[in-house]
Amino acid sequence: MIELTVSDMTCGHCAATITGAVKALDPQATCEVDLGAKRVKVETALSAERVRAAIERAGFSPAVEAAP
Ligand SMILES: [Cu+2]
Repeated sequence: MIELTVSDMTCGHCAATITGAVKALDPQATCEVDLGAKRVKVETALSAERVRAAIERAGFSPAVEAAP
């Protein structure tokens, strides 16, 4: 489980964009977005860095908080 803080996501559209960006790289990935806490939990075979970079390319400023 990779955990990221994405301080500039604000709404459901942001959550959908982030989920889509991760699933574009790993269709099996599951994303759990907590807008209130600005946290995203991702279950995926991708590396934390690839997940972080994908979210950044989608226009956000993610920081990896925990990774396996
Ligand atoms: Cu939004």
